[in-house]
Amino acid sequence: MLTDKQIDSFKDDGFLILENAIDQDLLSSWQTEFWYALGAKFEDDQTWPRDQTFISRWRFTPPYPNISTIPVVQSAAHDLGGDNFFGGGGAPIIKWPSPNAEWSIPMSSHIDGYGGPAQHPAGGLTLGATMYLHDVEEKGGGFIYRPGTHLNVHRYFRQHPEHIDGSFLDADDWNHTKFSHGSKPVEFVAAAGTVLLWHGFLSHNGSTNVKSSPRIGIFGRWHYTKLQEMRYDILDDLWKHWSI
Ligand SMILES: O=C(O)CCC(=O)C(=O)O
Ligand SMILES: [Fe+2]
Repeated sequence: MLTDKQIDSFKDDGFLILENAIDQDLLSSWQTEFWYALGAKFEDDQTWPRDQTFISRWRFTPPYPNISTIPVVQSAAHDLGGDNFFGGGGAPIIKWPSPNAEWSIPMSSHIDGYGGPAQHPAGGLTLGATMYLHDVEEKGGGFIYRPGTHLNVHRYFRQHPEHIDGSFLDADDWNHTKFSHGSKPVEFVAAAGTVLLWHGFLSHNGSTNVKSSPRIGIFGRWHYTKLQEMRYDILDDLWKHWSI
């Protein structure tokens, strides 16, 4: 069960960190399965398939085929959205090491669920989850998120309700700073198995990996069960179809 403090901070900041969310045995078997599928070895950089950065339609062996089925994550998502959220997996994203590249925090950011890499139903994304298969240190290709930006996005959609379908991307004056304005980016530096839950409106981005260990990002995304009705029905209250 999430505590009231966790729920309050999620509402204010748009994210929540669940440490050690995945059982060590399950984490090891996910690592083994993933590297077997790549036909490569984590320890041997000569074997890394560096042209493979994204694995579509990925699932681990049941009964835990994706991040949303991990008991701690499933329970947290249920505390947040009850039966109004439908969850699933996302494509793993690999950031292979580029030790000679320049590292800087990305200036741009985006929200998922509007075309692009995530391909989730426009405006119906409620919650995302990110975890790593191996520990990620600073500048190691971490997921970059911007606390509080879910509230900027909500404010924007209150002013431009017709844009919830994703048409904000086509508006003449739109650029990512409308959503990220005033925010400070945070690098998700974490041990393998720590899960970052993020609000579907939270601005975020990937980053370059200048360290020596591959960043294997495992993602999950939830959307509204009654997508057509619920996605527009947030104008007065962002939390209307949540349980919190
Ligand atoms: O790989 C990452 O850390 C971020 C990827 C991302 O934002 C996305 O696929 O939508
Ligand atoms: Fe994204």
